[in-house]
Amino acid sequence: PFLLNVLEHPKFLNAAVDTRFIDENPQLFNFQPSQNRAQKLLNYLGTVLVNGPTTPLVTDIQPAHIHVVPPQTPSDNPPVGLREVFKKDGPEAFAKAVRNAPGTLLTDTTFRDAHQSLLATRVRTHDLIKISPFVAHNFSSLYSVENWGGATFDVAMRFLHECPWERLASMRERIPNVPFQMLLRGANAVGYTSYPDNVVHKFCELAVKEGMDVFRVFDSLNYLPNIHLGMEAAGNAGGIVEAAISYTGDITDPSKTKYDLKYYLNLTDELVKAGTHVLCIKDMAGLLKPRAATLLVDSIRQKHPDLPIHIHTHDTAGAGVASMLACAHAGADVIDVAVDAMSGLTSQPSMGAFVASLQGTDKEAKGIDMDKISEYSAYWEQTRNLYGPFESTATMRSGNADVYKHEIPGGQYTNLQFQAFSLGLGNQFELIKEKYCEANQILGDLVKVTPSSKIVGDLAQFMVQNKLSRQDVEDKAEDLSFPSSVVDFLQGHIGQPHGGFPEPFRSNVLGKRERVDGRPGEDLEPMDLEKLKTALVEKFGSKINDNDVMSAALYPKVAEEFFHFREKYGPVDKLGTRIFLVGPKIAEEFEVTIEQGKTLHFKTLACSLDLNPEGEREVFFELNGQLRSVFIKDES
Ligand code: 3PY
Ligand code: ZN
Repeated sequence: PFLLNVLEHPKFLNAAVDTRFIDENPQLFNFQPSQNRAQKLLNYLGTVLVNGPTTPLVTDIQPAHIHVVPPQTPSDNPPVGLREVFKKDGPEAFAKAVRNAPGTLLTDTTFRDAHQSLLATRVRTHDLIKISPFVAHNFSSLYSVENWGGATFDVAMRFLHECPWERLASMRERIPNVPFQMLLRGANAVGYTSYPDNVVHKFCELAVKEGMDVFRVFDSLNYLPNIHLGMEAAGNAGGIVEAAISYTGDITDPSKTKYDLKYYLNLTDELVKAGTHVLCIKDMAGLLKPRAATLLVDSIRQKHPDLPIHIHTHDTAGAGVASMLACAHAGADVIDVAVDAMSGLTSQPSMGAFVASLQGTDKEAKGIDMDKISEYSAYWEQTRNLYGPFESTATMRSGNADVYKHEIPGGQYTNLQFQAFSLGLGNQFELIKEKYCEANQILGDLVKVTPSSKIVGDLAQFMVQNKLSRQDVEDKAEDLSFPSSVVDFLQGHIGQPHGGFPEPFRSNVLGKRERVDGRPGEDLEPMDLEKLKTALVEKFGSKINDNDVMSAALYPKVAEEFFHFREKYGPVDKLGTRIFLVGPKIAEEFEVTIEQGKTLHFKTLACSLDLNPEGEREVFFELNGQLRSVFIKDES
């Protein structure tokens, strides 16, 4: 274990010791030579060269060997944006400014949902901050840049070995003028389960401190008590509250009665009553066709003339731009788009196509220049080649309108498709989609978005694996051993679905198991974050900060693994993406800027062919002109 020396031990730092403490803790005088960051990076590079990627590659496509240069930006301050209104006059004034803004405002989702949907959330801080100054200078009239939350928090630590909080802070440093927006899963924060209320509150506080502004708050069942908790946490933290209705079904189809227009209007009323600053219609699967879009937005607009309305969709079927045009013309204030090169398919509709389509109408997107969109897109077109290993287009070649039938959300669609293809069964995906529909019906026709979508997906996979029909599942409910997510849902652990749980299916599955009736997090004891901090400082030293504590509160195992990784390998987020993923080529020279003004020059020289008696290979580098080597255990 990592033993703390006297300079790191919390008891010393707090002066809470007597001299016996020294006798009882001889390790206090073990001063391990602290490895510097350069040495840690050499360890990392050596490890990747000897043992392969630390972030498993998902497809056979290799990251391109290119160096992407972002377009030039002036060095002066970027133009003032809507963030100034918010920071000066607060969220209500911000909402008013949004409602009064002429034309259509845009949110750019390129930094979050676009790559969550197309590249398995793998885009790294390195590539985000390279283009950030360009965004600040050329897209200052955006409503927001969506750049945090959803799956990014987990994936940053788990797969990219970088700190999500540092990502947020470094984007903020480079984009001071445009509001930042995140996706908050209500009582689940940025996780998949309910957390104690104090965790959600503290999370939002820290997020605002690092520069977050707009919190899009949703619940995967549209369960109001869960949404309310997220709204309260975001609002108390001083954020802009954007409560979301998750859209499912089809309000223009008279045969679909469960989620009809009245249902959405009621939800809107509730969210307005709860004080949302902005209303979001979150169409996570891309089901909102143009006619439904017009009907829904127009109906809300009539009822709530002063309410800013923000629309989010996915382009899975290919109708995204058409639907968003319908929303804008029906009175929506803000539309989510992704830059062209990161748009389409399960991502958001294209910024360029949407902006061009609005030109010459009274809904024009003011201050957004088509040429700048092209420059921005060119950066992403090239950068995307670095992420070839995570491309969902490895399996997804086109849009698919069968989403209107199965209602699989954008992010999940590519996941399920990839899993099916990797099993090598061509028709497997068709079967999974069919079972997804059946699973949804068995569970009572749910709103499907993280985590409820995963529950439906788990049941669908279970049905495929065990060759079960809907009839089989319902008939044998008492005897089947269901995925735990399905049982949890039926117990009420993620909240209450609209229209109640399916009976007798629920009772048959649960038998005597406990059931939760209200908000699942209500009965959770507050988490002792101070105690958690003490434990983490003891393990990892005094550099553990409140952000780290929150990471560990949300993802205990993932965060601790990340802290160990960081300790061992240093600031790997500063490496270029290809080198981070697959390591440098032999004889390759490259630079890494580990902080402003501190750039390291690396050259990879060789890797020993023979193992030493410890089973290690020696990897040789030149670091700033000096010969260095590291010994790496060969794990193969
Ligand atoms: C998420 O929760 O990550 C989503 O993107 C839901 O749409
Ligand atoms: Zn989305």
